[in-house]
Amino acid sequence: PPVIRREDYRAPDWLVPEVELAFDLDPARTIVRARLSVTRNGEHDRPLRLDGEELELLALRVDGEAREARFEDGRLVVDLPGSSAVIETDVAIAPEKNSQLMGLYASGGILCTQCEAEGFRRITYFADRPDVLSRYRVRLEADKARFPVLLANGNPIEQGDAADGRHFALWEDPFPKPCYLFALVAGDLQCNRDSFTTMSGREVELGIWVREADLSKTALAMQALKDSFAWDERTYGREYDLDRFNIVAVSDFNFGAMENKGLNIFNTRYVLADPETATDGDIDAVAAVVAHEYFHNWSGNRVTCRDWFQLSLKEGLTVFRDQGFSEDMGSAAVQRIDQVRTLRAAQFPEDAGPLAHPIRPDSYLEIANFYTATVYNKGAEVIRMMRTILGPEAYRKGTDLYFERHDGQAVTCEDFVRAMEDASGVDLKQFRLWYSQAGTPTVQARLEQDGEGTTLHLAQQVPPTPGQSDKQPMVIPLRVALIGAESGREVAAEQLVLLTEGEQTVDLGTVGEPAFLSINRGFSAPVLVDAVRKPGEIEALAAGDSDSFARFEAGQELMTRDMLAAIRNGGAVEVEAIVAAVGATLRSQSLDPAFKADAIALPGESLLIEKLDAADPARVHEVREEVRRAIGTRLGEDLQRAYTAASAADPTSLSGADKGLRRLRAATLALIAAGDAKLGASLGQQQYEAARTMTERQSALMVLAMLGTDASGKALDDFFTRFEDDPLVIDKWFAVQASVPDESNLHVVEALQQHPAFTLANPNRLRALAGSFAGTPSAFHRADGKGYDWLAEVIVAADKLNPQTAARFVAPLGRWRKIEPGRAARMRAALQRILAEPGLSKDVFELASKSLG
Ligand code: B3K
Ligand code: ZN
Repeated sequence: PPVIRREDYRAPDWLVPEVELAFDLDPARTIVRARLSVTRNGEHDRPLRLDGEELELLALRVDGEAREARFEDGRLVVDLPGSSAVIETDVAIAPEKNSQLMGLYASGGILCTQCEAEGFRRITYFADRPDVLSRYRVRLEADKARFPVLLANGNPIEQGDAADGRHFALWEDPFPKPCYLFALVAGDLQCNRDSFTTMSGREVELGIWVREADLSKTALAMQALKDSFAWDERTYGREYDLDRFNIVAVSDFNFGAMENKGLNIFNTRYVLADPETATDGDIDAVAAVVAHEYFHNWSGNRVTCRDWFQLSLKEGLTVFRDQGFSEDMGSAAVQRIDQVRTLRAAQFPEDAGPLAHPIRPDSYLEIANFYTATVYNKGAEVIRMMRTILGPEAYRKGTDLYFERHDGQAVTCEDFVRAMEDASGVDLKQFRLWYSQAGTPTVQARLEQDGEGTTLHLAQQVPPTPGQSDKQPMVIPLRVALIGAESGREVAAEQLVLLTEGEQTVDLGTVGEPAFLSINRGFSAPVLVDAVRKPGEIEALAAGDSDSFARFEAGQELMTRDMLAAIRNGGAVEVEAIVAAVGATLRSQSLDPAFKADAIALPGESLLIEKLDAADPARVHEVREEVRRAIGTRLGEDLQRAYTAASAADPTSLSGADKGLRRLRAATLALIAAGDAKLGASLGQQQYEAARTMTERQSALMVLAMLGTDASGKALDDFFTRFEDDPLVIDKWFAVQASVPDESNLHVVEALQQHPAFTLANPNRLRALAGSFAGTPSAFHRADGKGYDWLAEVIVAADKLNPQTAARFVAPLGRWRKIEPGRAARMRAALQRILAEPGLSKDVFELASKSLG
């Protein structure tokens, strides 16, 4: 397949200012009639070229005259003499045969669309690129009994009955948009209705459309939606612009959700939630995704991307915006820890592996493969760094200027950075390297104290990544403070240090006592910090750094240090420091429970593997378990006291305090079970049986499943029967069992694959099984390689149905560089087997071939 390169960008030859679409909807055969008014863009004599995929062309007319179709490289080519024309096409498509879930497809009796990035070409012939913006008028016609609700972008204009028990609706979207934001929905749906009055006093009708049975699970999403409207007005001065805002939930969806103009389509997973069926984490995720998609109305829709290489323009910015929303709605400190956890778990390995790419990639085979943690989460970190460097006020001036200057346009990352510069007067020339250089920088830090004063020595290295061997020093904003070794107080107040050179020294003045270095506070830069530590320094920071993120971080550094030492030297783990730190955290009277839960959790096995060369995953597991056991036995009483205290959480409350207690309860139960399996099993069983919320029930079930006793089998059966009719909960049933960290768990996974409730066709179900299994290193990395073989087979089978989702499971096999030679060879063999498969999609081909590298 051809490589698409950023440097090859050319403005479109033809623009399409107006589009009229008429859909004769039928799951088996839908007819789409399109009327495009096209105008020549600039002086040239090139024909109009329209993308199309799996379309049956029934008719083509140019200015009303029938025309013979001509195709070149799969595109429909239309020669046009003048500067404008009207192109009409009639095509047929088969939504119910669409298993890729791109374009128009059927999900549980609902017809819906997904067009980003290149799905619109599966609906009709079109210039399927984000820099062609059109005004849409859309007529939907369908059987009235089967599809009583007909929705599209914008505002409803007209509706009525048609012949043969059919009916129609006409929608018009006044805002020009790229076709990736087109959407329609037809189905038997019920609506949770509400309204929001915007800051200029306009009344917006809000609707969340779901199957009737799910209506009771939409209240939390509706609240999040109204909070999002208000937050974006307050924080970014952004007001909503249409009379309607609709959200529709569907069960089959490749991603989390989609920001189609005025008609967001969501994976049910990010809409439906109540405390009995969704955990606190799920509920927070619903709010974050609702906010994210809503915020796209400005960062994505009003101002969109010129080409797909600019994806981080809208995604990095919108993730940063939804993070700000979550920080303001809950505890900012806990949110920040979660954000960094996600970045470390998903983005750092990507940046360190064969699929590393800059947040603005230079080339791709399949754009669907670039909806990555790098583009999204590192992209958000890059926006955050700009805000840190400019300060909040100048940053806000910058976003105001950006939205005003580019409203209605399709622009580039460069345009965003320029708006930031113009609004602030700050030169971001060197900072732009964050857009072009891949790889996670390492910052080395050493504090030097003598009679004269305190000097911080910094150095940075940006590692080579595929296609980028030589790197230049980046601008790295580091929030730094010094903590007195004796007083425990900040002896040098926090300041922002901009590391811009390969090596740099910073004078931190004189402090009256020996000091410890608190660096990259709040995770001000997405880097790895390698600091020279004094004896006792990291322990002291873990016990008392005044920045809560840095305090968490010091604890993680301490745990990582001692576990890595044991993994490397093959001996027993030196657990004293870890046990002391966890004990102090558990006993603290001042720390909040959510923070405690984060602070006592050990870094995951994947994170440890990333830090090793030629890791033996079995050894990593063994060491980590040894530490968990030591904490469980040595701190049994502290854990039980904390567990009992946390059990006081009000199950009906979703306050931060109660959520924090539940989080601590889950974390302590897991450690209790690690120290005393019998006690863990009995507490787990009690908690399971008495559970009033999914948060309590799921954490108990996970502990029981890990212990693998008779009680766990009973609980799993009960869980299945209890929630049989709720697919999102059945996903959890699969995920819990596929996450058991045991070398023999592949058997369980294979049995689950044969379970009648399993299907490769539903992305949530597939992620629950294959994603959970591949995300559990000690089970996935069986020494005999059978875990890899299983995943490879699943990828090949899923690829035949849904390439985009199948490709998401390739990355775990690409981590072979970090694994010991025996397993690494088996991982490579699995990748080779995938590549040998005839008829592989370009999605899977691109990732598997790059992973072999
Ligand atoms: N913009 C969508 C992306 C879906 C595309 C998947 N290939 C979701 C989001 O980031 O809001
Ligand atoms: Zn997004």
